[in-house]
Amino acid sequence: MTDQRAVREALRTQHIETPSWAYGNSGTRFKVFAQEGVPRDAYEKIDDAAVVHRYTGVAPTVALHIPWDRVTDYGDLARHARERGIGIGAINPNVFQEDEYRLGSVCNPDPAVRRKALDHLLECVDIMDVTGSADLSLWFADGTNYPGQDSIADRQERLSEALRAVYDRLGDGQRMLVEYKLFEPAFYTMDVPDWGTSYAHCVDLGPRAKVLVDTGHHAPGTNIEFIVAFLLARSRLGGFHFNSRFYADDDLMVGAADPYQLFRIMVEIVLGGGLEPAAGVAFMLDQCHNIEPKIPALIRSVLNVQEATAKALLVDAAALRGFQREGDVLSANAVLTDAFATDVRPLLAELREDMGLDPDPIAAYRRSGHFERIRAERADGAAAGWGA
Ligand code: PSV
Ligand code: MN
Ligand code: MN
Repeated sequence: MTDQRAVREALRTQHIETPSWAYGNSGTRFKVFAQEGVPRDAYEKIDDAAVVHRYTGVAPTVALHIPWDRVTDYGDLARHARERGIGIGAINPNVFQEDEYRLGSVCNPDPAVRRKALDHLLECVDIMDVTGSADLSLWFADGTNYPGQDSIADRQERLSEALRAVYDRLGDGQRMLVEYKLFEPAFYTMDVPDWGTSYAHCVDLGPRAKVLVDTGHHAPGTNIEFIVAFLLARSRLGGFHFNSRFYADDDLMVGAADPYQLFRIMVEIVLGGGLEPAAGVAFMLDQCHNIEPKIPALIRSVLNVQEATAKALLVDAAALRGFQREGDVLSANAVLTDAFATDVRPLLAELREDMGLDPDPIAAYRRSGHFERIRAERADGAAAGWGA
C-alpha cells in the first residue's frame, strides 16, 4: 500500500526546470524550421517559461545559456523572471561555439584558449551571483577526432585545473554540475565521456561538485537507472537533463521514446530518497524542438516527467523489499510493472484541480489564445534561436 497523501505531496512539490534554448528556434544539423511566435530575446524566453509554469504548476525555474541569453543587466532579467512568478535556474556556459575552440576549450593545448574558456566560466558564476542561480551546469564539447591528435592524459590535467579554478570561485549555496557525453562533436575521445569520468572529477573537487545525467548522452542499451542509483547513494547525483532518444543525442521530448526507462529512472530516485529537497536532485529538461510547437512540447515533457514520477511513487516499496528478501523474482518484478501499468492521469488531473490549475494543461493552453497573441506580438524582429 502506498500513502496517497504522501504521493500527492511529492508530486505537488517536485520542480521541473525548463531550458531557455528550447523556446527558441532550433533544429537538426540540416535545417532549422523557423516557427511563428518564437521569443526574440531572453526576456521573452522567460515569459514563455512562465507560461509553462502557469499551466503545469511545477516548472518554476528556467535555465539560461550564456551567451545565447546575454543581456546587459542580469539583475533586471532576474527581476523580470520574479515578476512573472519564476526564478532563474542553472546557468549553462557556452564554450563550444567560437572559432578558438576548434581543438577544445578548457582542454585545449593552447593556454590562451584555456584562459578564455575559464574566464567565461567564471563570468557565468558572476551571473549566478546576480541572478540567484544555484547551479553552474558544465558541458564541454572538448575531445579529439583522431588517435594521436592530443594527449588524453594531458587533457585530463587541463580539465582538472579549470574545474578546480571554477569550484574555488563558487559562492555559498552554489554548486557545479558536470555533464558527460559519450560522443559528439568529437568522435574519437570526449574529455568527459561518461559518468565515471565526471564522478572522479567531482570527488576530487569536493561535495558541491555533482554529476549531471543527460539521458541522451549514453551508448544505446546503457542502464541509466543503475548510474542514477549509484550516484544518488553517494550524494553525487546533481540532476538530470531529461530528453528522449532513439539513436544518439536526439533531444526529443522526454518520455516520448521510452516511458518505461523514464519510469525505471524515477523508481531509483523515489526509492533512493532523491525526491527529498535535501537530496538536491535538479530535474531539468534539455530538449530541442525542431518540428513541434515549443510551449506545448515543453508542457508535454513536464507532464511526462510527472506521470513517470507518479507511477514511481505508486511502487509498493514495502512489498518490493519483501519479495526481494524472499528472492521472489516474479513478484518483485510485478510490483514495478503493476505501478507502471497504472493510469495516473486521473490522479494528476485531480492534483491539478487541487492546485487551482486546469486538469488538462495542453488543452487549456490551446484554448487560452496565448499562441495567437505571441504570434501577432512577435511578428516583427528576429526570432531567437541557437546562437542568438
Ligand atoms: C550538447 O550535447 C548539449 O545537448 C548538452 O546536452 C548540453 O547540456 C546542451 O547541449 C546545452 O549546452
Ligand atoms: Mn544536456
Ligand atoms: Mn546533449
